[in-house]
Amino acid sequence: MNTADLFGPSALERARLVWLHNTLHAHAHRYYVLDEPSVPDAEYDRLFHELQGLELRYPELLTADSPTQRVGGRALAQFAQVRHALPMLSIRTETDTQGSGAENFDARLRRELGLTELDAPLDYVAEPKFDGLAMSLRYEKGVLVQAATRGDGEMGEEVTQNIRTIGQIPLRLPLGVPAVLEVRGEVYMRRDDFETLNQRQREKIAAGAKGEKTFVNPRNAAAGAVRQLDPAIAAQRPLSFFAYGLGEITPALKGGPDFVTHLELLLTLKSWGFPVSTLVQQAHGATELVAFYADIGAQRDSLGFDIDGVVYKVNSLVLQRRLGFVTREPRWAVAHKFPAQEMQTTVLAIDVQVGRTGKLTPVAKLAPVFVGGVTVTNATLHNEDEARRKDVRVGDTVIVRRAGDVIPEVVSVVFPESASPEAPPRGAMFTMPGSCPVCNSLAVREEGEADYRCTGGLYCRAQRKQALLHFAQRRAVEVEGLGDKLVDQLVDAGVIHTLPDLYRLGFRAMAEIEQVTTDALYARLSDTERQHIALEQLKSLERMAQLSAQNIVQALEKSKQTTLPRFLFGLGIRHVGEATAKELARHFGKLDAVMQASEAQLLEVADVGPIVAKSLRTFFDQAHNREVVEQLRACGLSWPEGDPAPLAVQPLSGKTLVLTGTLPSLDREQAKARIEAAGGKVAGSVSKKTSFVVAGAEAGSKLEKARELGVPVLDEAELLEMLNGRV
Ligand code: D41
Repeated sequence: MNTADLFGPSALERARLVWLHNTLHAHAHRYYVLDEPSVPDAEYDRLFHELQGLELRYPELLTADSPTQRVGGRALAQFAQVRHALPMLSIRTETDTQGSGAENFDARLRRELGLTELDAPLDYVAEPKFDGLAMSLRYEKGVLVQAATRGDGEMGEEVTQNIRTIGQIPLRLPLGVPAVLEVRGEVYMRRDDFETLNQRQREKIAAGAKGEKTFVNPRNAAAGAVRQLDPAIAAQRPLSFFAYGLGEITPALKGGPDFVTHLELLLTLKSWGFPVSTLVQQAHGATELVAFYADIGAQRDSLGFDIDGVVYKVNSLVLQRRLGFVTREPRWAVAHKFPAQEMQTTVLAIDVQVGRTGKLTPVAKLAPVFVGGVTVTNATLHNEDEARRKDVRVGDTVIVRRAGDVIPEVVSVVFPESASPEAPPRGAMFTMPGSCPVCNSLAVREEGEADYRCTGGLYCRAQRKQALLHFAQRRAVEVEGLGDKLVDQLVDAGVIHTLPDLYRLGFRAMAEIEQVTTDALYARLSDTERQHIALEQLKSLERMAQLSAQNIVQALEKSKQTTLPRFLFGLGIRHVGEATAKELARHFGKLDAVMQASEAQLLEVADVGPIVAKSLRTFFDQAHNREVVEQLRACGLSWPEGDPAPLAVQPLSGKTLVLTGTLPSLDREQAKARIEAAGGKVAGSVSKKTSFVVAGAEAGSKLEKARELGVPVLDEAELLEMLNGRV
């Protein structure tokens, strides 16, 4: 004990305690009641532990209303309270994000079981730890009768109506299941569903809808959906489920399914129709647990959903019983966490970045922070509206989220209640500059668009740089070694003005001296002479070694043999991605045919809709773009050309589709046009003859009718797949 402790808490410590109480209560309210957390979990945990530390040191400070005395989520008043037949346990967490987290767990269990080094490795099941909310599903005589949140583990909220809307949860189980069966698992929202939901919310807000908000992360969106009072709204929030355990089961295992391991339990749940994660694995001993942690950690970003760690469970149910519990935590399981995907940091500045197509993106420059396994110093604010809606300002403390392959983003400002009282007044609200920060050209925001764009085109150095990087990337024409540093140097030094200059390095300076055009100069020189000039030009750049210069010259030569799809994609025509470029190349066979195609002809291509067709026409109608293509060809870029191969069979011929609700990107007319172009028909009402119903947001009775009649329902993504002839 510290000598100071004998005298009790100081005034400063008392004040800190009051502040911690208030702050943690406020955070907990926003987290549990509003589903709108104000700080990252990691920050909440830090403050919570600080309070626990104070209370441990000065027991006289511990009061019944302390935030530390409330375990888990408090049940909400709006929903009926239900007592869990068997308490829902919580799970011990191991925050050490090294392999030692798994090793410690294994060593502890071996000690508790009295095993020595001579005994065999323990048998485990390793599961991903879904970042959602725990749910208990009660089935009586095979029928779902109740779904309840975990609450405090003893009492939860009855949310059966909302849970019934989750397609993955069986409402009825096969014959022969135990008369009473409680299945426990995690309700979560997939990342794509989360993005779609937030996009829809943003559109509603933009359209002036009151009381709508966006969600900070998939978990909060899932929690919000589960606790949505209106089941019709809950039904529009696509949720998923994953089963990981059991509650009450009667008759007990005897006479019922006789599993003796956790793995058998999971397989049985699967056979009854519950989703069980395919990532679950059996593991022997600490080594395999460590390997699982690393393996799942490596996959984390590419999974379709958030996980915050993995869970290890002793496989043998006999051993589980022997190990038992400490308070509410089983000794036989542990959650091994990954680095947090949300952290807080401060905004040092808000810059505006210029993209390849001139799009201006506000980017928050941050004090470096470790999020989701990497150090982040930049986070996107998407566009002006988003930056203003979130009201992010220089100096603010913000939550940064990095999950999946997406760019880190600022999700929200840490609300002022938790800001220190000495905090200086906030900076000014963000406004988009009226002109491009790089080239000073006018920045415009077109009607109905969220983004401002620089109107400088290739006059804008930022756009030029991005265009070059896009052209030279691996998926396009691929010039190995041409990274952003070199592009910066080449453009800033005036060596490259246009795309073809990439293949005429050093020619601008020389043409100027000789008073000829670069085209004329190029035509006059031999390949060896051209490469020599390029090499000298590269070597004249700062920090450019002889060898790297040679490598670049070689990479440029190599890139000249390309393919039509790579070349088309590399041109950076708006809305023409890799897939579209491939379709264009397949359909037309030759570049000239693509360049000359009318909008109507372009619309015949599988991947091409009105927006893409227009964009292609606009691009090739501009003389300077056609000139770029000609010059690149003159520089020796070539690719095999083929014969046109329009689609033989139309993917939707003979099919009748019905549209309902609002689709995320196509409007009604566009969807109709695309379906008809693919040989399909669009009808106004659903009948047995309907082939498919395409449903978007706020789909109503037509969707219900489709379900009644068993007509397959597609979302927009699936429709697009079909239009492309991929299904
Ligand atoms: O994926 C999860 N979030 C997950 C949660 C999981 N894979 N397994 C879990 N296992 C348990 C025990 C060991 C108690 C059956 C859990 C949870 N519990 C849990 N989730 C929330 C509180 C407890």
